[in-house]
Amino acid sequence: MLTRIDHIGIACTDLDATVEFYRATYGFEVFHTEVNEEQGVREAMLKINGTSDGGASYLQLLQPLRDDSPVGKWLAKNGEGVHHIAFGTADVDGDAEAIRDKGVRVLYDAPRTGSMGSRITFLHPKDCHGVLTELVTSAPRPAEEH
Ligand code: V0V
Ligand code: CO
Repeated sequence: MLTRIDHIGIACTDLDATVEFYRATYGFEVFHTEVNEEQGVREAMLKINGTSDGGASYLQLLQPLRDDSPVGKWLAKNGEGVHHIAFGTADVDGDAEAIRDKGVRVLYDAPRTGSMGSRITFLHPKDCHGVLTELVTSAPRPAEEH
């Protein structure tokens, strides 16, 4: 069951400048940064609020590592902006299977590694009314980090 918004993924061309915008404008601090080679991104997670199911809600700022990555291609076409939404679930495997059975294309056969050790998969935007949609199961982890 999808129980929360895990994050909103925002594509940017300059991660440091975008992080600074969110800090200076709203007071959001960086909770975690990471490079995900497989996904072709350098990312910063800004924690918005905690939730009761082991996950939380974040903004995920994404700068592409390569022009031919998903975020790189999207930026070249659209410029900076909202790239995807991610729903949190305790069971990404089961929820992805159930959604695939409804005829929506799930992009991966098995979930892959996402931010902070989470397990993630994506639904094709053309099957989701134009919205690239991610499903996330958070890794069990300590509540605070930097
Ligand atoms: C592409 N399209 C999108 C889109 N990306 N529509 C809405 N939102 C997006 N983000 C549209 C695009 O405009 C085209 O429409 C069509 O889909 C095909 O796009 P394309 O440019 O030809 O690109 P493809 O087909 O090579 O790749 C599109 C997909 C790709 C969605 C398959 O971006 C992908 O695999 N995404 C999943 C992985 C990902 O996004 N990773 C980065 C975040 P027209 O022109 O044909 O109408 S990593 C992350 O979130 C992590 C690590 C985490 O959360 O932990
Ligand atoms: Co994401």
